[in-house]
Formats: sequence, C-alpha cells, structure tokens
Amino acid sequence: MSLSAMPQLSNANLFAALCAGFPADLQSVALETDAGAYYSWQDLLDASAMMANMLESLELPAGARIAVQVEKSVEALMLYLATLRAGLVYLPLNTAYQSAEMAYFIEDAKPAVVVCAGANFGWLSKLAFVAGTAYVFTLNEDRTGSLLERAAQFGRSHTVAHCSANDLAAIIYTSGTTGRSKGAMLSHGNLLSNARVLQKKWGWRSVEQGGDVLIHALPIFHVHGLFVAIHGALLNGSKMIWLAKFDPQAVLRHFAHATVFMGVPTLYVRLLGESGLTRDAVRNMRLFISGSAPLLIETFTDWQARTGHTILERYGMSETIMLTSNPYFPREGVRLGGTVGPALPGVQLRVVGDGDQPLPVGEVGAIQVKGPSVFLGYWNMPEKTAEEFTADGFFKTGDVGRVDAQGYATIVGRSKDLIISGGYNVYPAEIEGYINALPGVAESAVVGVPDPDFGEVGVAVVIAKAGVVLDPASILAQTKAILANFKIPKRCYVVKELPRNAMGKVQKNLLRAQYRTA
Ligand code: MCA
Ligand code: AMP
Repeated sequence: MSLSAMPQLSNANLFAALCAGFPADLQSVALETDAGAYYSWQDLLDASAMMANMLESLELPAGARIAVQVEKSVEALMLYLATLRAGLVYLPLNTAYQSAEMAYFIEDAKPAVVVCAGANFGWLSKLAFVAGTAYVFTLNEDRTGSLLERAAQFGRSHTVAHCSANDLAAIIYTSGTTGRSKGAMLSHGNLLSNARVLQKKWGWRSVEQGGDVLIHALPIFHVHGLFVAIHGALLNGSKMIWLAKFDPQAVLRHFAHATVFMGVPTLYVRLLGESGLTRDAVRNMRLFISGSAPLLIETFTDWQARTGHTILERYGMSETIMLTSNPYFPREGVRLGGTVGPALPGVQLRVVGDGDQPLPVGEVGAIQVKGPSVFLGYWNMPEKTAEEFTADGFFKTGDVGRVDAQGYATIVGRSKDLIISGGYNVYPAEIEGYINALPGVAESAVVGVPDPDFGEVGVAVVIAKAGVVLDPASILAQTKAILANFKIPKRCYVVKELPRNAMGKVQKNLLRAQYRTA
C-alpha cells in the first residue's frame, strides 16, 4: 500500500487529546487565578500556539529538551502545552534548585532551550551556554520576560506536531538513592493512558453532567501538579482555580466554588489547622485526593469527622504516574484509610520476595508494577534502567508493601533510602555527599524522622575529622547555600561515631530511633 493510500494515522500527541476535551464554548473561563485574572480556553489555544510557533522557528532537532525553571504561572502552563504541541520534550525543574543542582540537570539533559526566571538569568544562562544550550529565555510571574516578547511575534494558528504514543513528551528528574538524579522519560502514551484511566476512575464530570472545578494549589514541576492535576482538568474541559502557591485560607475560600482538590498530606494537615474548615465550607466539593506521601490515618479520620468527606488516597511515581487508587464510586468499594487502594485498570501490581517470586496475599514484600504508564526508562542511563526492571518486565518501585484479599495495596515502607518531606523527595545520599565534602567533616548520615507538618523531615548526624570541632548550625548553613531549601536537614548533630552493623554499614534505623524527637 502506498503511503498516500495509508489511512491518516491518528495523532498520538497528548496535546491533541487534551484540547479535544476542551468545552464547546472556548470563550468560557479555563483558569481563574488567585490574583483575579481569567483565561479562556481560547487563550490557552492561542498562547500555546504562538509559543509553539516560536519554538518551531528555532528549528530544533527532534526530541529537543525545553528545560523550565520558573515560578508557577498560567504562562508556564501555556509553555508546557506549547512544548507538547510542538512535539518537543518538556523538562520541569524545581524552583528551589540552586546552581550546583541546575548544573547537573543541564549537563545531563543537554536542553536546547532553557526558560528561567529573570532574576536567575545571569548565572543560569552562563551555565546553560557553557553546556551547549542554544537559547535561554526568561519568564516572570508578572508576564514579563523574553519568552513572551518573542512569542508575541508569532501567529495563533499552529498544526499540532504528529507524535506516536511512544514518543518522548517529558523528562522528570527524580533524584537517585545513590545521589545522582535520574531523568524519568515519559511518553505521550504513558501520560495520555493514565489521564484517561483517572478521568473515569475519579468520576470527572462533563460540562453536560454539571462539570467540575479543580483547585490547583500544587507546584507544576512534579507529576502530581503537572500531570495528575492539570491533565485531569484539561482532558475533561474543567475550569481550574489556579493558586500560585498553597495558602490554606485561600483554598478554604475557593472550596465554595470548586468540586475537586488534590494535595499532598501536608496540605490536608494544614487545612485541618484552620478553624474555617467546616462542613459548610466544603458543601460544594465532591472529591479530595491525597498522594505523593503517606496520609496518616489520623489525618484521614480527622478530615472525615470535620468535613464529612473521605479522602481518596492514591499511589504513584514519577516513573509510572498513577498506579493505584482508592475507589471514587461506592459501587466499586470503600475508601480504606491507610491503604492506597487497588491497582488502576491496566496496571499489574505484585508483591515479591527474594528472586522476584510473588508472595501470598497479605504478605509484605517489594512492590513491582507493569502497565501502559510505566516510563520509557531513565535518560542516558540504559544500564540503570535495565537494573530497575525484572526479567519478566516488571518495574521495581523500591516501595515495600502488601496487597489484601480485596486487592487493596498498603505501602509499609521503602527499600530505597528516601525521605518524603511535604511531598518532596529528599535523598539522604545526595545530602550526605554534600555534607561530607564540607571542611572538617569525616562522614555523615541523614535519616528521616516523623514531623507533624511535613510528615517526615531529615536529620543529619555528622562525624568530625580528628582534631576538628564542628558547629552543627554552620554545617546546615553551608549546606543551605548549595542545596534546595526543602532538602536541608531540620536538625544536625555532631557525634563521635555512627552505629554500624557487622558489615560496617551505618544502621540508619538506630539513628531514626535515637533522633526521632528533637
Ligand atoms: C518548604 N519547606 C520545606 C518543604 N517545603 N521543608 C521540607 N519539606 C518541604 N516539602 C521549607 C522551606 O525550605 C522553607 O524553609 C520553609 O519551609 C518555607 O518555605 P515555603 O516554600 O514557604 O514552604 P511552604 O509554602 O510551606 O511549602 C510547603 C508545601 C510545599 C506547600 C507543602 O512543600 C509543597 O507544595 N509540597 C508539594 C510537593 C509536591 O508537589 N509533591 C508531588 C511530587 P527555610 O525558610 O528554612 O528556607 S510527585 C510525586 O511524589 C508522585 C509522582 C506522586 O505520587 O504524586
Ligand atoms: P517520586 O519519586 O516523586 O515519583 O515519588 C514517588 C514515591 O512517593 C513513591 O515511590 C512512594 O514511595 C511515594 N508515594 C507516592 N504516593 C504515595 C502514597 N499515597 N503513600 C505513600 N507513599 C507514596
């Protein structure tokens, strides 16, 4: 069959699917910001088209990366959509990362374009140009910067680039337990298949069914805020109330005009601290979703008692997007506090013991998964990628848990040395690497301890070199000058020695017990 006779292959570009979900009335409001700005669906289409045309004018190679480290804004969302519709690769980076961290990401990912805050242009552009980046644009929350100035010169009509489901759409860095961050490669198919499953699973309502309004209070440089929240609303043609950052009182005010809220457990803990959180305040809401970190059963039951709503907890990863979810519809079962619910349709989840042998129901073991939303692999790390998959194609999550007779999964811990603080991942190995390099430090260990607000925070235990006197406050201050603020241990102790097992390995469990409280 000649090419021309072949049926027009449907375009698997995620953007094509998202905008197909936009409401018929494109002049209606798509986003309402906490600063009182309104953007229509047409604005999203027009602005993302102009930016896509601008990106295409740069004549970048296929698969070029667009690295973005900017404060949350609607224009940053439009840039994400523009990158998708241009068929390029979106690489979001936490705004708290400092130059040492950014140098690593840019060296590793070799982005063709970097978009940064104007305030960081000085140091970041130098670092990017040295690494071979061709273009550095600025984008500020007040809609100033060279990116929008440049895009304003381009037209509003744009043909969405043709992509196959397996084409790369985004790279999400999820730091490695060995300290080196790994770029999780997610395809258009990974993202769209998961968005469609969640649309059904969570009962997103079409405009005809009364529609939905999402309060978006999460950062948009991680999977939860960038994919789970944004794709949920866009695919469903649902308005977003767009908060630049989480503020409990602002969220409380918006509950009256919204129906869906997604958050990490810390957001729920802080909302519970507000006397304004009442049944009446949430009378319009239909769904509260929690994830990214364990939701304490106390938070689950307190929320239920205070608001009458049962939080829906779900479980996912940057490498897999969402994997399991408690039910939304009563006909599918109850929401069990302390569990992350059954595997999503299409996801195979198993708990294994040694040799990847599946364990009997209810037994605790390593969680492994397979499914359409499991990533393509780690950027530039084929060996590391291969290590993370079993011979029969299951991805090793590094999480430890069990599955009950009804299929509900419970995460009981992690085999990976990881602290999840306020929903952000903090890798002890990375912090230890920086602390060990400080003058006078012989060795260090960073462990996670419970925290009422962030769920878990880091504590550093440090050994000084012989004859050196170390000041804990100075160790933290020096680390804070180098690393993202959320990674900095909340407490630091200088001790004579670290507890070790027979093999000489630091016994972090003993340190966690010893430093559990300040
Ligand atoms: C801020 N600080 C933190 C954290 N956030 N410390 C530890 N852990 C944190 N998460 C510190 C800052 O360093 C600063 O300290 C002080 O708190 C105030 O900073 P600020 O930014 O104002 O804090 P905040 O506004 O209170 O932020 C807390 C927050 C934020 C709203 C909970 O951390 C947040 O938005 N977390 C959401 C993360 C997220 O989106 N996770 C999804 C990952 P100092 O003053 O000393 O500098 S995706 C994922 O995990 C998978 C795929 C999944 O399942 O979703
Ligand atoms: P990330 O590396 O940002 O993709 O974070 C993924 C990790 O977050 C998972 O491997 C889990 O350890 C953790 N996680 C995500 N959702 C939950 C949840 N609902 N309960 C417990 N841990 C979770």
